Amino acid sequence: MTSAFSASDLKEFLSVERERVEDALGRALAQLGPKVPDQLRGAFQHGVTGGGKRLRPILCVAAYRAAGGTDPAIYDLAVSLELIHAYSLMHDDLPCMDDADLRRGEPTTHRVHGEERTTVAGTLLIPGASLQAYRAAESMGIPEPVRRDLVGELSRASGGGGMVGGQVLDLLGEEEELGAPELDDLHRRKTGALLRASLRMGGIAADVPPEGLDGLDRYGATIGLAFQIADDVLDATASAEELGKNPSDAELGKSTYVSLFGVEEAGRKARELVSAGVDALKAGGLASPELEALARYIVERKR
Ligand code: GRG
Repeated sequence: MTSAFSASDLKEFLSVERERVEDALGRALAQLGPKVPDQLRGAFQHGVTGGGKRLRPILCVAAYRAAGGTDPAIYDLAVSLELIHAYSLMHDDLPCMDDADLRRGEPTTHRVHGEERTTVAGTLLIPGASLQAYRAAESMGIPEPVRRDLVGELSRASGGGGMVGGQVLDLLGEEEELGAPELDDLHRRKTGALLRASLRMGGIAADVPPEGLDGLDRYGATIGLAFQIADDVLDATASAEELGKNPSDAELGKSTYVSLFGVEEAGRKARELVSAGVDALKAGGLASPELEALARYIVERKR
């Protein structure tokens, strides 16, 4: 796949976009913060501002621009996705789930602020994210029915048919050998649904025509799976220092794309999915150098 973005363009693009996302997250926390009890503020802050690639909001903004959107307030809408992502990581690291000590190279939220506060602060982020999406869409002048669609996209992707449902399948599937169709289904929900919603929400906010939304949807679904395959390859091949967390798939006996196909074949599949995603985008009439570069980054990233 060729792209109009060089490696240094991509680095610069990601750094500029991350800064804008961090600013919007700061605004979101300031709005949601006054209603948060003082004892929870530390855990709330730690979970949301603890770094990360900020990929979901960056994809949402890129989709919005690809569909012709120009309002800078899109960042305030896009961070609703990051609030859901932040809560999912806070809860996923808890002792009753992955029991992780390290995330993004730092101690996990419950290791610093305790399990109770992390559980409650994470839970607060769920309605907080919906409110954030609704208010941001309102401030962008997006009509009421479309505002409801946007919150619906976020809720559906986070719920039983999406991220939470995928997490349940993951917990039930530990120590079981899953085949490729079961693994695809699990990851389409657990990781893919929120990534896909990132693209859809960007498109919907820009009032993209149906064929454009279909292109964003198919791009989102394919890069969502490619993202997970890349994650499995990194878990099998990178050190804890490189990853910023302890690799855990082999230790937990999890079925992964690497345990099913091996590192080489898994990598090839991820690259194939990326090309298919970019083709889908073009078929929907949305050639976007930013989204092409992001698709490439998703499989070439080092953490
Ligand atoms: C109560 C069953 C139940 C579920 C609660 C915990 C939870 C909800 C969901 C977990 C979902 C989960 C952990 C999905 C994994 C997503 C993933 C691949 C995370 C890593 O994403 P990156 O690489 O992280 O974008 P950064 O650090 O860059 O933000």
